[in-house]
Amino acid sequence: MCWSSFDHMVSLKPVQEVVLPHCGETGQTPAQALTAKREINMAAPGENLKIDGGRLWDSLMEMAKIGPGVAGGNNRQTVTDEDSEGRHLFQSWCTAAGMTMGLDQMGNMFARREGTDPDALPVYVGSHLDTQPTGGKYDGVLGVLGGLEIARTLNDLNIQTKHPIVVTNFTNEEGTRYAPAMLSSGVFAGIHTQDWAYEREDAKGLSFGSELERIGWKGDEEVGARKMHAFFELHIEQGPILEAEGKDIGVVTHGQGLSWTQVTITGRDSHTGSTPMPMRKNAGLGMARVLELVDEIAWSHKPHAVGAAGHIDVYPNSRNVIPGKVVFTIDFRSPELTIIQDMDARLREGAQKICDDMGLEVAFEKVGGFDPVEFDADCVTAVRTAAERLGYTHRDLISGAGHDACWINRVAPTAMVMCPCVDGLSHNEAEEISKDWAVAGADVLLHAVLETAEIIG
Ligand code: HGY
Ligand code: MN
Ligand code: MN
Repeated sequence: MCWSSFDHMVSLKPVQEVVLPHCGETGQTPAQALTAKREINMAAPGENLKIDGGRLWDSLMEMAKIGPGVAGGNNRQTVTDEDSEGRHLFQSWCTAAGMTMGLDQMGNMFARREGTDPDALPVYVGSHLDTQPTGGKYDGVLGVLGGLEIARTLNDLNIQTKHPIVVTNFTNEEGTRYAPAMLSSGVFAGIHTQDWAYEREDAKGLSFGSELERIGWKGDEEVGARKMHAFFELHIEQGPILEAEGKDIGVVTHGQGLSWTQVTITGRDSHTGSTPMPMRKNAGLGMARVLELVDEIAWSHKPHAVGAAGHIDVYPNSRNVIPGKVVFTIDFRSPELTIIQDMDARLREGAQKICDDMGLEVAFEKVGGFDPVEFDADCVTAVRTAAERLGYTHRDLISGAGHDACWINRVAPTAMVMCPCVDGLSHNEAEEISKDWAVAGADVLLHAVLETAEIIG
């Protein structure tokens, strides 16, 4: 990876403030005058190159109006009409910033700001605009709009880079309407086939491919044909560490691994009143005992492993019918693959015994997951030196959540920048960050991207 240094980077004040002395006054050519002006302005390289925090914050609040939740957050689920509306807004902003938009067959959006070398592989920067059903305003969105803010800032300062910069929105990162999470970055990285992704069905039986087509965001580009010089993703931490330690920036060195196992337990529907206890085949009770086991398994690998079930469907879900069937998904995570494998194995063995003892049937299906991720050392260093150069406090971090960067790391040098979030809360409408945290994250993203895209002038 050839990395430019910031040494050649001049720290320009916004162009409108740079008033050049007229040649008549100094007898210099405009270029000499500019160089002289730059020398006067030369602070520590890049020290004062920052994004426009007010504009970033306004854009976040504008996007948050699309697909509002019921408690101040967002419900802008993937390939819904709300998702489409958010895409149109993002596209309009990119067009206004002079960028050209590419769209691939998974609906991934690529807004390109030209570099001086059209043949140089672009530096990609982005995340996702889709949200959980009770999501926050910043999960994913901060990374996409932080990337847009980089383009806007470079336009303001009339700064050119050697490598083009491409701001990216990956479709269906959340995996809530259509499992698995990070579906489209997974197709981009060659993890899933596009056909398999198109066949994913939501709770109403609508396929991902048909819904992507219906909202009009299925592009022509082959997924994954684009090659990247590097990829950076800015994201809220979605955990408590940075806020608790008073750190501005998380330098993400790794991402913990994830395993989603869908469990189906089958008993027998029967009357909750007239069925004697010994005759019951209560799938709901079986699930309850399995969930207790999941908690026990995760605790056995404390402090880092985690486990729970977020998706639970009970059938027939009637107040006076003993559930004859339950379908639920166990989400195990750990920074260590062997621990994830141990947890999965103990789940299957333990759940099988619970169900055998209760006369219930049980089936398991792996519906998502990825191994722990180590991000690219050079990209991680670019993030860390950017935070140091800008004077932001920082610490290395393992990401607890999955991100598109976890898959893109398979096909390009990748790293992440994280900012704190209030009480570490996310996937909750009360998700909150401060404007300062958003700005610090975007400033570091700007410098890390410029470090790899190479400023030409
Ligand atoms: O599941 C995750 O970690 C991410 O929020 N999709
Ligand atoms: Mn996210
Ligand atoms: Mn999320």
